[in-house]
Amino acid sequence: MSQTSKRLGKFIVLEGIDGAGKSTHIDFIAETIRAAHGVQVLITREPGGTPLAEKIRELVLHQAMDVQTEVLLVAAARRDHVRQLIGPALERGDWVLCDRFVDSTRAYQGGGGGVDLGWIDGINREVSGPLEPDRVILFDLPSQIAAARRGGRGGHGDRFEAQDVAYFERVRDVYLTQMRPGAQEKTSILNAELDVSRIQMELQKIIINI
Ligand code: Z5A
Repeated sequence: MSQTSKRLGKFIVLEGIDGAGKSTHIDFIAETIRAAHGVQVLITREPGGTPLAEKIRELVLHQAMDVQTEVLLVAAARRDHVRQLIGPALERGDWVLCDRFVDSTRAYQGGGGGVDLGWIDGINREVSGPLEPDRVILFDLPSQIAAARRGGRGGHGDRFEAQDVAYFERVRDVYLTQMRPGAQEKTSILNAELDVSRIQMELQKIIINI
Protein backbone atom coordinates (compact mmCIF):
# COMPACT_ATOMS: atom_id res chain seq x y z
CA MET A 1 0.00 0.00 0.00
CA SER A 2 1.41 3.40 -0.91
CA GLN A 3 1.57 6.32 1.55
CA THR A 4 -1.02 8.21 -0.50
CA SER A 5 -3.49 5.39 -1.20
CA LYS A 6 -7.02 5.62 0.19
CA ARG A 7 -8.31 2.80 2.36
CA LEU A 8 -12.04 2.30 2.11
CA GLY A 9 -12.38 -1.19 3.60
CA LYS A 10 -11.45 -2.36 7.09
CA PHE A 11 -8.62 -4.64 8.05
CA ILE A 12 -9.45 -7.28 10.69
CA VAL A 13 -6.78 -9.62 12.05
CA LEU A 14 -7.10 -12.85 14.06
CA GLU A 15 -4.28 -13.74 16.43
CA GLY A 16 -3.51 -16.37 19.07
CA ILE A 17 -1.36 -19.39 19.82
CA ASP A 18 -1.73 -22.50 17.67
CA GLY A 19 -4.89 -24.39 18.49
CA ALA A 20 -6.67 -21.40 20.07
CA GLY A 21 -9.55 -21.62 17.57
CA LYS A 22 -8.97 -19.11 14.74
CA SER A 23 -9.65 -21.63 11.96
CA THR A 24 -12.78 -22.87 13.72
CA HIS A 25 -14.31 -19.37 13.71
CA ILE A 26 -12.94 -17.63 10.61
CA ASP A 27 -15.88 -18.41 8.30
CA PHE A 28 -18.37 -17.43 11.02
CA ILE A 29 -16.54 -14.12 11.48
CA ALA A 30 -16.58 -13.41 7.73
CA GLU A 31 -20.29 -14.23 7.50
CA THR A 32 -21.07 -12.02 10.50
CA ILE A 33 -19.14 -9.11 8.99
CA ARG A 34 -21.04 -9.48 5.68
CA ALA A 35 -24.38 -9.59 7.47
CA ALA A 36 -23.65 -6.73 9.89
CA HIS A 37 -21.86 -4.35 7.55
CA GLY A 38 -23.06 -5.33 4.05
CA VAL A 39 -19.53 -5.59 2.62
CA GLN A 40 -17.44 -8.10 0.67
CA VAL A 41 -14.94 -9.96 2.86
CA LEU A 42 -11.62 -11.30 1.65
CA ILE A 43 -10.27 -14.10 3.86
CA THR A 44 -6.50 -14.53 3.80
CA ARG A 45 -3.62 -15.65 6.01
CA GLU A 46 0.00 -15.09 6.97
CA PRO A 47 2.49 -16.19 6.06
CA GLY A 48 0.75 -16.64 2.72
CA GLY A 49 -2.10 -15.19 0.71
CA THR A 50 -0.23 -14.75 -2.62
CA PRO A 51 1.59 -17.39 -4.72
CA LEU A 52 4.99 -16.04 -3.64
CA ALA A 53 4.04 -15.73 0.02
CA GLU A 54 2.58 -19.26 0.03
CA LYS A 55 5.97 -20.58 -1.20
CA ILE A 56 7.69 -18.69 1.62
CA ARG A 57 5.14 -20.17 4.05
CA GLU A 58 6.22 -23.68 3.09
CA LEU A 59 9.83 -22.79 3.87
CA VAL A 60 9.07 -21.10 7.18
CA LEU A 61 6.85 -23.92 8.41
CA HIS A 62 9.01 -26.85 7.29
CA GLN A 63 12.63 -25.83 6.66
CA ALA A 64 15.04 -25.59 9.62
CA MET A 65 16.45 -22.05 9.93
CA ASP A 66 17.58 -19.54 12.52
CA VAL A 67 14.95 -17.34 14.12
CA GLN A 68 16.13 -14.05 12.60
CA THR A 69 15.87 -15.68 9.16
CA GLU A 70 12.26 -16.53 10.11
CA VAL A 71 11.61 -12.84 10.76
CA LEU A 72 13.08 -11.80 7.42
CA LEU A 73 11.18 -14.47 5.48
CA VAL A 74 7.78 -13.71 7.05
CA ALA A 75 8.52 -10.02 6.37
CA ALA A 76 9.21 -10.75 2.68
CA ALA A 77 5.98 -12.73 2.47
CA ARG A 78 4.11 -9.89 4.21
CA ARG A 79 5.42 -7.25 1.82
CA ASP A 80 4.16 -9.21 -1.18
CA HIS A 81 0.85 -9.94 0.57
CA VAL A 82 0.23 -6.28 1.47
CA ARG A 83 1.17 -4.97 -1.98
CA GLN A 84 -0.53 -7.61 -4.10
CA LEU A 85 -3.62 -8.57 -2.12
CA ILE A 86 -4.47 -6.71 1.09
CA GLY A 87 -3.83 -3.15 -0.12
CA PRO A 88 -5.81 -3.44 -3.38
CA ALA A 89 -8.74 -5.14 -1.59
CA LEU A 90 -8.96 -2.36 1.02
CA GLU A 91 -8.68 0.31 -1.67
CA ARG A 92 -11.68 -1.07 -3.55
CA GLY A 93 -13.72 -1.11 -0.33
CA ASP A 94 -13.62 -4.79 0.61
CA TRP A 95 -12.93 -5.79 4.18
CA VAL A 96 -9.93 -8.05 4.72
CA LEU A 97 -10.00 -10.78 7.37
CA CYS A 98 -6.45 -12.00 7.90
CA ASP A 99 -5.39 -15.05 9.93
CA ARG A 100 -2.25 -13.58 11.62
CA PHE A 101 -0.28 -10.40 10.88
CA VAL A 102 2.53 -8.37 12.51
CA ASP A 103 1.64 -9.39 16.08
CA SER A 104 2.40 -13.04 15.19
CA THR A 105 6.01 -12.09 14.37
CA ARG A 106 6.35 -10.26 17.68
CA ALA A 107 4.79 -13.15 19.60
CA TYR A 108 6.46 -16.13 17.85
CA GLN A 109 9.87 -14.86 16.81
CA GLY A 110 10.03 -12.24 19.59
CA GLY A 111 8.41 -14.07 22.51
CA GLY A 112 9.00 -17.68 21.45
CA GLY A 113 12.34 -17.17 19.70
CA GLY A 114 13.83 -14.34 21.79
CA VAL A 115 14.39 -11.84 18.93
CA ASP A 116 14.44 -8.18 19.96
CA LEU A 117 10.93 -6.71 19.64
CA GLY A 118 12.25 -3.29 18.59
CA TRP A 119 14.08 -4.87 15.63
CA ILE A 120 10.92 -6.74 14.62
CA ASP A 121 8.79 -3.58 14.92
CA GLY A 122 11.24 -1.68 12.70
CA ILE A 123 11.09 -4.35 10.00
CA ASN A 124 7.30 -4.54 10.20
CA ARG A 125 7.07 -0.75 9.77
CA GLU A 126 9.27 -0.93 6.67
CA VAL A 127 7.26 -3.79 5.22
CA SER A 128 3.64 -2.82 5.85
CA GLY A 129 4.08 0.97 5.99
CA PRO A 130 1.00 2.80 7.25
CA LEU A 131 -1.23 -0.31 7.18
CA GLU A 132 -2.58 -0.98 10.69
CA PRO A 133 -5.34 -3.41 11.62
CA ASP A 134 -8.64 -1.71 12.47
CA ARG A 135 -9.33 -4.53 14.92
CA VAL A 136 -7.25 -7.44 16.23
CA ILE A 137 -9.24 -10.32 17.72
CA LEU A 138 -6.91 -12.24 20.04
CA PHE A 139 -8.00 -15.81 20.84
CA ASP A 140 -6.45 -16.32 24.26
CA LEU A 141 -5.94 -19.82 25.61
CA PRO A 142 -3.49 -21.35 28.12
CA SER A 143 -0.88 -23.29 26.17
CA GLN A 144 -1.59 -26.61 27.95
CA ILE A 145 -5.19 -26.49 26.73
CA ALA A 146 -4.12 -25.46 23.22
CA ALA A 147 -1.66 -28.39 23.13
CA ALA A 148 -4.43 -30.81 24.13
CA ARG A 149 -6.69 -29.39 21.40
CA ARG A 150 -3.94 -29.64 18.80
CA GLY A 151 -3.32 -33.22 19.90
CA GLY A 152 -7.00 -34.05 19.44
CA ARG A 153 -6.90 -32.64 15.92
CA GLY A 154 -3.80 -34.62 14.94
CA GLY A 155 -1.62 -31.56 14.12
CA HIS A 156 -0.09 -30.34 10.84
CA GLY A 157 3.39 -31.48 11.92
CA ASP A 158 5.08 -28.13 11.20
CA ARG A 159 8.11 -26.64 13.00
CA PHE A 160 5.99 -24.47 15.29
CA GLU A 161 3.67 -27.24 16.40
CA ALA A 162 6.77 -29.18 17.46
CA GLN A 163 7.65 -26.49 20.05
CA ASP A 164 7.09 -27.19 23.75
CA VAL A 165 4.53 -25.66 26.12
CA ALA A 166 7.12 -23.19 27.52
CA TYR A 167 7.64 -21.75 24.01
CA PHE A 168 3.90 -21.19 23.60
CA GLU A 169 3.67 -19.61 27.08
CA ARG A 170 6.29 -17.06 25.96
CA VAL A 171 4.32 -16.48 22.75
CA ARG A 172 1.15 -15.94 24.78
CA ASP A 173 2.94 -13.62 27.19
CA VAL A 174 3.97 -11.24 24.38
CA TYR A 175 0.42 -11.24 23.02
CA LEU A 176 -0.98 -10.32 26.43
CA THR A 177 1.64 -8.16 28.11
CA GLN A 178 3.90 -6.65 25.45
CA MET A 179 1.56 -5.27 22.84
CA ARG A 180 2.74 -2.87 20.16
CA PRO A 181 2.36 0.79 21.11
CA GLY A 182 -1.19 1.78 20.15
CA ALA A 183 -2.38 -1.81 19.71
CA GLN A 184 -4.11 -2.17 23.07
CA GLU A 185 -7.20 -0.12 22.24
CA LYS A 186 -7.60 -1.93 18.91
CA THR A 187 -7.33 -5.43 20.39
CA SER A 188 -10.29 -7.49 21.62
CA ILE A 189 -9.14 -10.35 23.84
CA LEU A 190 -11.44 -13.34 23.63
CA ASN A 191 -11.53 -16.10 26.24
CA ALA A 192 -10.96 -19.10 23.93
CA GLU A 193 -11.65 -21.55 26.78
CA LEU A 194 -15.39 -20.89 26.33
CA ASP A 195 -17.45 -23.25 24.22
CA VAL A 196 -17.87 -22.51 20.53
CA SER A 197 -21.39 -21.02 20.83
CA ARG A 198 -20.37 -18.64 23.66
CA ILE A 199 -17.35 -17.53 21.63
CA GLN A 200 -19.60 -16.84 18.65
CA MET A 201 -21.82 -14.65 20.86
CA GLU A 202 -18.75 -12.66 21.94
CA LEU A 203 -17.55 -12.41 18.33
CA GLN A 204 -20.90 -11.02 17.23
CA LYS A 205 -20.65 -8.23 19.82
CA ILE A 206 -17.12 -7.34 18.69
CA ILE A 207 -17.99 -7.36 14.99
CA ILE A 208 -21.15 -5.29 15.25
CA ASN A 209 -19.14 -2.56 17.00
CA ILE A 210 -16.29 -2.36 14.50
N1 Z5A B 1 4.03 -17.57 12.17
C1 Z5A B 1 5.16 -17.02 12.72
O1 Z5A B 1 5.92 -17.72 13.38
N2 Z5A B 1 5.41 -15.70 12.53
C2 Z5A B 1 4.62 -14.89 11.80
O2 Z5A B 1 4.91 -13.70 11.65
C3 Z5A B 1 3.44 -15.48 11.25
C4 Z5A B 1 3.17 -16.81 11.46
C5 Z5A B 1 2.52 -14.61 10.44
C6 Z5A B 1 1.05 -20.65 10.83
O3 Z5A B 1 0.55 -21.92 10.93
C7 Z5A B 1 2.31 -20.63 11.67
O4 Z5A B 1 3.12 -19.54 11.25
C8 Z5A B 1 1.97 -20.39 13.11
C9 Z5A B 1 2.89 -19.27 13.57
C10 Z5A B 1 3.78 -19.01 12.39
N3 Z5A B 1 2.24 -21.49 13.90
N4 Z5A B 1 1.96 -22.66 13.69
N5 Z5A B 1 1.77 -23.79 13.61
P1 Z5A B 1 -0.96 -22.30 10.79
O5 Z5A B 1 -1.70 -21.23 10.07
O6 Z5A B 1 -1.00 -23.66 10.18
O7 Z5A B 1 -1.36 -22.48 12.29
P2 Z5A B 1 -2.34 -21.63 13.19
O8 Z5A B 1 -2.53 -20.26 12.64
O9 Z5A B 1 -1.87 -21.71 14.58
O10 Z5A B 1 -3.73 -22.37 13.05
P3 Z5A B 1 -4.13 -23.75 13.67
O11 Z5A B 1 -2.94 -24.58 14.06
O12 Z5A B 1 -5.04 -24.35 12.68
O13 Z5A B 1 -4.88 -23.38 15.04
P4 Z5A B 1 -6.21 -22.54 15.29
O14 Z5A B 1 -6.80 -22.11 14.01
O15 Z5A B 1 -5.95 -21.51 16.30
O16 Z5A B 1 -7.15 -23.61 16.00
P5 Z5A B 1 -8.35 -24.52 15.37
O17 Z5A B 1 -7.78 -25.40 14.31
O18 Z5A B 1 -9.53 -23.71 15.07
O19 Z5A B 1 -8.70 -25.37 16.68
C11 Z5A B 1 -7.83 -26.36 17.18
C12 Z5A B 1 -8.67 -27.58 17.69
O20 Z5A B 1 -9.44 -27.15 18.81
C13 Z5A B 1 -9.66 -28.13 16.66
O21 Z5A B 1 -9.72 -29.53 16.81
C14 Z5A B 1 -10.99 -27.50 17.07
O22 Z5A B 1 -12.08 -28.32 16.74
C15 Z5A B 1 -10.82 -27.38 18.58
N6 Z5A B 1 -11.54 -26.24 19.14
C16 Z5A B 1 -11.62 -24.99 18.62
N7 Z5A B 1 -12.34 -24.17 19.41
C17 Z5A B 1 -12.73 -24.93 20.47
C18 Z5A B 1 -13.50 -24.64 21.64
N8 Z5A B 1 -14.00 -23.43 21.89
N9 Z5A B 1 -13.69 -25.64 22.53
C19 Z5A B 1 -13.17 -26.85 22.31
N10 Z5A B 1 -12.44 -27.21 21.21
C20 Z5A B 1 -12.22 -26.24 20.31
